[in-house]
Amino acid sequence: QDKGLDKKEVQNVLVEDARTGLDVETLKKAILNNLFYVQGKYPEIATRNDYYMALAYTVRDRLLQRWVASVKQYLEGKHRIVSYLSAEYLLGPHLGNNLVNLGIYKEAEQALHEMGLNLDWLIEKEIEPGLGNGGLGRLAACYMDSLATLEVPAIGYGIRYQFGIFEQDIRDGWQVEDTDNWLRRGNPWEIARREISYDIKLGGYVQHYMDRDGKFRTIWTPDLIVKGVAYDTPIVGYKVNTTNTLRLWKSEAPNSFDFQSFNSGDYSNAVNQKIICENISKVLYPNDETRSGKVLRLQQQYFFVSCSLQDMIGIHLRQGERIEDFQTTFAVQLNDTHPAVAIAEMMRLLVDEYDLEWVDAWRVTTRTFAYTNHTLLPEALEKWDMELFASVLPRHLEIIQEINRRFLDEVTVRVYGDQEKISSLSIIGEGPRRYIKMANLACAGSFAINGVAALHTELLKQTVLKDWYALSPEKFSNKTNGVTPRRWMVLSNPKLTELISSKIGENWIKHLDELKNLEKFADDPEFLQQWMDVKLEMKTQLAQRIVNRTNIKVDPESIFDIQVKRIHEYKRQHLNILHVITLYNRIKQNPEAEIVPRTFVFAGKAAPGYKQAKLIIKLINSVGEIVNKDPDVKGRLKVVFYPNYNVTNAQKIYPAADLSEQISTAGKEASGTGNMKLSLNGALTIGTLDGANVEIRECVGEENFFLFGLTAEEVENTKSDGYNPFHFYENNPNLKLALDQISNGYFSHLDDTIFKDLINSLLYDDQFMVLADYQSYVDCQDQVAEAFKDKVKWARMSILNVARMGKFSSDRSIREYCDEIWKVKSVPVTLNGTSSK
Ligand code: GLS
Repeated sequence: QDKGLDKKEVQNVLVEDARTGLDVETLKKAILNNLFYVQGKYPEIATRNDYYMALAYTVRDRLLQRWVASVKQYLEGKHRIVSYLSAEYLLGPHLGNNLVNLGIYKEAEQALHEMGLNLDWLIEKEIEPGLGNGGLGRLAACYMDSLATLEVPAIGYGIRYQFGIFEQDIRDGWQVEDTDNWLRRGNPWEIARREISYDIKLGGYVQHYMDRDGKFRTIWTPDLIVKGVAYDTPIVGYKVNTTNTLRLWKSEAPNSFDFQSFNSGDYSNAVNQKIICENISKVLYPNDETRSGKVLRLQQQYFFVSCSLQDMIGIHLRQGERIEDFQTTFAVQLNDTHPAVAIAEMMRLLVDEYDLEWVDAWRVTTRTFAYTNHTLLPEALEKWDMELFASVLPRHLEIIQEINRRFLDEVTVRVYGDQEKISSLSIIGEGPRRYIKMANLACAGSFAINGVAALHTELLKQTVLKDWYALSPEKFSNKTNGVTPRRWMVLSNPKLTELISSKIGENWIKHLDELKNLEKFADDPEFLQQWMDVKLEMKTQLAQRIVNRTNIKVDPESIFDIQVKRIHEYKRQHLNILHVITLYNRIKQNPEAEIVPRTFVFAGKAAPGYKQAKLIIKLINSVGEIVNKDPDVKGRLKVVFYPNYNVTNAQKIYPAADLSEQISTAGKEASGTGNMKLSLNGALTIGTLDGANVEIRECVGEENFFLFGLTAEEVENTKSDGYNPFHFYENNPNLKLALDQISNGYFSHLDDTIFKDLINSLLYDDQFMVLADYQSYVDCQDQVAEAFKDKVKWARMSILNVARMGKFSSDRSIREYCDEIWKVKSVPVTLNGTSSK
């Protein structure tokens, strides 16, 4: 029919359709189209990776349409934008997640099926961007998903590391690290915005002078300038049009050749500069909860923060706003202290570059930033040696000193000269060497400070930030972490998702509280059976992966007892292994003893420089080697170390868990988020009263939670009373036996030296109270085994557990941040007249 469109318009409509249509036929055409015109291949010669790329570009087209609509809509009105500054984003693979959020997973599956392809194969081709270490980086990724899903205008800023978190391999039981070359096959999910770039100064010296108008001026002459180039990744919300931006900065040389050097024949010097500049975004520091104190790390932090602030100021000014009103356009969240140098950089930009008076600049700054603390561990609180800091950021040192001077002036009166309080609040630490306390800089420059679980926030107020709390209690609040149910249920556990939706509809995916409607099915025999069937199927699939990857055969009917997270002494993987040894000894002492079969699955990376953590990995593998093949065990116990724990592997492991190990020393785990994901996937938790475990237990009910161990308060009291771990060793024969076996080489081919450091640290120091909690843990594990014997009762507990996990959606966390800290509202994005799929 002639609808009166001219030729050009008709063409537009057709182009639009091919690149935006969501139906199976259009998707098929688009995939083939991209195979031709992006990959330059035709079906007969296309590889699986070619098809992955063709599908990825097909999905990307659909994202771009929503992205453009979002940007347009944000710029047309005046909306406050959330800016999330994070040195880490542990995104996980994009393809599956984007299909879920666009609501076209089934359609894509069908389209590929009709083309003789399989979606799972293509999904497995994607190399995940591992731009984070663990919980902190993954939280940032969940928050990006929730911000978009809640239709909140937001930009995530970070670093486009060329090499992300290392790949872990296990050789002879030891961790071996390999570089993560995640970009080796290209990255279809990002768009390089070469036109968006900023110059970043580093090092050099500062001069002050008075200009003709009598105004003090500052000139910072750097010894290096690097260029930050924007790489954007669209982040689409679940079944909404809102598509926000994750903008990651790549460092480059301002011009890749120093022609002067080149012309004079110094080729290596010319290339040198390029290398130095590119180094800044080259690699992610693989430390979780430890600081590294290296120059390059400070350069990374400053680099991404400065690019991001310059970018935000540009956006703000282009809207015709005054620089003094910056905080009306952006609410900037500091994800831990890694980006805290932003406070000094904001002051520098406002005072040195935009000519604001100090007090005006400080007003803008302190209305802009909010700070989230993610840990109480003292070794994670960032401190920079002042000389090192000055060598990288000479101007910022002056600014920090000025911030501190004014701040301490004010504080002195408030605390009535109390020297101890003044030095605890000071941003600059005194000692043989002076240093800068980044947490104090963050507190001084922010209007809000939050912890990440109720207990963590309370402990912050009582310990590390005590004096800050006394000074400004109104700044403090708690924002308990959450996880996105889109990636961690819909994508990773489609069978459970379908079962749940068959009973209560699909609303829970966006309103996780609605899971509570499952409670009424907890006694329905058919539902219980279906619930058990799904779990068994997930366990069978994981068993297959385990045998493929490690050659260890495990029994899907056994308890899948799972501890997956970074390896850290405070997380106490070694407590878990002491339990394994204890069960093993029971069998050896009485081969006929009744033992409920268990598969212990461990996974997690150790920081390459963290010796004890690497030793724990070796111990797990050594114990596994003996236990797994001892004929007396008769396969009733299996110990698996699943290598290279990352988002991809986590998605396969969580759905198969029966028991979730959350056994950190109370008071040490700020929140934990693996605890939430495992529980949401139907695992019951064995845990201490630590981090968000406390709130999980409150929600799921104490009868559905296996609690053991000292409380945070008891830990502190035990320590101040003079804790003697050796006493526990001497007085507990089972514990003594297990530790003796480790020391005397029972698990290490009679080598009695390997685990010496680990054992000595447990016997004579035991900072993390492993020995003090041992018996309580073993007793609690016995209750777990007893409970698991009644499969139906266990399934009932599992259902109730899931039904009561609604609070732990990152949507809830983000809503709290929006309402209580950022004061931002949602801005629904319309496309073809509607705002959602
Ligand atoms: C961490 C904490 O250790 C975790 O408990 C917390 O869940 C996470 C996100 O808030 O942040 N802090 C850190 O430095 N790494 C983490 O994973």
